[in-house]
Amino acid sequence: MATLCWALIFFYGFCFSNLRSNNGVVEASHRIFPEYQSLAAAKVNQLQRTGYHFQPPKNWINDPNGPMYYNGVYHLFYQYNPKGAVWGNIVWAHSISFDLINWVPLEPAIFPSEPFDINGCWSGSATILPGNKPVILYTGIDTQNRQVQNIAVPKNLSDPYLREWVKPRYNPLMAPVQGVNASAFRDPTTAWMGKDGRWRVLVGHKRGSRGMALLYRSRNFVTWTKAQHPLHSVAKIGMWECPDFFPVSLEGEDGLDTSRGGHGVKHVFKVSLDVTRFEYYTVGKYFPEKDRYVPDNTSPDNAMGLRYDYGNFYASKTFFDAGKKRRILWGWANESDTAADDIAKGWAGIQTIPRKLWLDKSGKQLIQWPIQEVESLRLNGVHMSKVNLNKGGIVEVKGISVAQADVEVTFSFKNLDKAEPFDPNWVDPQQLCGHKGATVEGGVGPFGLLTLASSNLDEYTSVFFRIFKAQKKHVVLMCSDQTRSSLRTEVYKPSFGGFVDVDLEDGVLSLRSLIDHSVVESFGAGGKTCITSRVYPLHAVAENAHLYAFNNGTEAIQIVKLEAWSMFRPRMN
Ligand code: DQQ
Repeated sequence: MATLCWALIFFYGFCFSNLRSNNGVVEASHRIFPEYQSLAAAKVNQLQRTGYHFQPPKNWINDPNGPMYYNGVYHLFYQYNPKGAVWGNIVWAHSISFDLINWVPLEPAIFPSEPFDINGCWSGSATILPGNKPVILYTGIDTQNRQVQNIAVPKNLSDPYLREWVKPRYNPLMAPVQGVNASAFRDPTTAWMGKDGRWRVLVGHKRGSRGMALLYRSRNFVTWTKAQHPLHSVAKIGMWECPDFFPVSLEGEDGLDTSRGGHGVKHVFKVSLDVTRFEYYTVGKYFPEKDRYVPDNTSPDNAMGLRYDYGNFYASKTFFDAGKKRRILWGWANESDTAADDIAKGWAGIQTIPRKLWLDKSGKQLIQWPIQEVESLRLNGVHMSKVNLNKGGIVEVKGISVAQADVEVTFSFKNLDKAEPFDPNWVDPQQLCGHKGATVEGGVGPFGLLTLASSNLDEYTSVFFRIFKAQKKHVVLMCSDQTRSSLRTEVYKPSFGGFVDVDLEDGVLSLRSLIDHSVVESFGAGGKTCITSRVYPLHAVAENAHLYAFNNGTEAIQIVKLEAWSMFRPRMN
């Protein structure tokens, strides 16, 4: 068979061995994509490629799919075009890792092969069933171009990497019937089991312009019945893609299995908004008897809601890492240059650094922090402390490779008397960041970092805070400003922003930025507000990139402590 495959690859460019067993399953055809096999040899422009973010050697990637931890191995599947650097021909690419940092690419796990997915294998999630049996639920685009939900199971559970996946004949599990719009029915979640022994799963949907998370129930994971009511829905918000629903503990940072409920637990519900291409989440209460979810009144349940990330971050998905008892978040950061650039580069899209996520002590929001394993990539480091930055002050961080770096800094200020007044009409932080950039003088702030900066400062991506005085409290704004990130005019250069709900009593604010050539992933106030920017400097590249800390506010700021490390390039292929 192997010889025949190689002969086929030689003559036709692919091998398609459609093996079928007679035990009721259709085996996922073992299609070898020659492009995928020859990735190492690909000649692509490496200038803006990331060094330690997850990225295959070439081609388009989008949503992280079905991440899971199984028998000591982390699996990452993701939407992948084996044939080019734009969206299309989507398969589930598959990589495995022992530390979420170094990755081994495998052949695609799921790809179009059957009537129920012949036109596409779109996003979905993994669930580990009793008996330690992983399964994947994913959206297939069927022969009639309808979105349907399918199941795939490992062909051989004794393969430690679960390389091959098979698609049972009883697919699809869920079809768009009973008035469900067949082009707005996708992205099944990880399933959870209720006390009644029934499995539940959500599917993203819209009815008219009402975003919905349809609920399906099953006793055997084969026959699924649509519940009369969605778990949750919101009017006038458009299609809900990639819903995610999981429990968080009221105490501590440990994650919980998706089926956990009961005392001491709250739930998080996240959706990706197809219309605006950003996500929001609410923290709330799940009523299992009624299968209803009610967001807390501290979580706005609309497009102005809390976001995991206020920048370039979409189609995210969490999973429970049973090995380290934590919940981990993956998100996709698209390019923000042009499609023509992507084709020229030969690649598009990265996954952000996996983040551990847990409920803040206030119970009102989540905290996110890069998984601890990323620190194993830190090479030589530099350290600064007690550096004063008066108005207009700027200090360079030297001695490391700042184009691929991890920077942690704590700023302090003596008092907040000089804070600018806050106008209550400023409800959109991104708009506010657009008005009040890093060069616009303030009272307390702007202060922060100029990352990927050129030596004459005609290019930089600034990540900074600005503190305002509102009627009853102070308001902290965090911005990741791409407007001056590149001299190139044709790339998308917004100034992203989010408010930071932080206690300023200690007079300090911290910032961590993971800088990686074309990405700056930042965590404000210990992970309360996160912003990812994709940037494409012309000059501030590789050894020509610089890193500075700055203050453009009238209140003097001190760098209490700054630590920065060059980052090692882990194994990706
Ligand atoms: N991407 C997938 C869909 C999903 C969208 C297709 C979100 O399943 O809704 O590649 O980015």
